[in-house]
Amino acid sequence: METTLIILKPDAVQRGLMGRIISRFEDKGLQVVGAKLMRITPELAAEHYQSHQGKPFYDGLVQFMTSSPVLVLALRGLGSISVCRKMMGATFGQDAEPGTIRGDFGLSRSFNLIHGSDSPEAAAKELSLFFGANEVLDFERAQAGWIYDMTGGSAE
Ligand code: IDP
Ligand code: MG
Repeated sequence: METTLIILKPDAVQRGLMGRIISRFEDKGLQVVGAKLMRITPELAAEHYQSHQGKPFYDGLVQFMTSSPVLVLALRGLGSISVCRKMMGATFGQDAEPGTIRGDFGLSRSFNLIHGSDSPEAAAKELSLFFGANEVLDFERAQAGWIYDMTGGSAE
């Protein structure tokens, strides 16, 4: 099982879209194993978006991400990193396909509702940045045996 870090950005929280976005992930079968409403500090934003430092949109991005609370989620499932990236859609709302979160809920290039880790390395780093060790939980879901084929002894 893979765990990925998702951030519902300030625009998603302010627009009251948290529930609808989380529902999409739950409907898909992903398990919410961590959740926290928080205000990102400039220091945390700088660490999280380190790879974008120096780009023209960087200052605006940090300003946006620290402007209002976000909801951070840890989502677990088979292939959760790429599954969530596909469900998010292309970076800019205008380009994102209908059916994706960015494609259905936004038009902006910078206010694009959601962040998702883009690799296992990024997920490991980002999960440890946003969650303490005991804030990501291991627990069995009652419906697990109907989300995955467990007849071979592991999730298929
Ligand atoms: P991603 O979020 O789809 O992985 P990245 O290229 O990693 O996209 O960019 C990180 C974030 O920076 C984007 O989600 C978006 O909020 C912002 N961003 C990226 N490119 C631009 C741009 O050209 N203008 C404004 N904001 C941008
Ligand atoms: Mg990215």
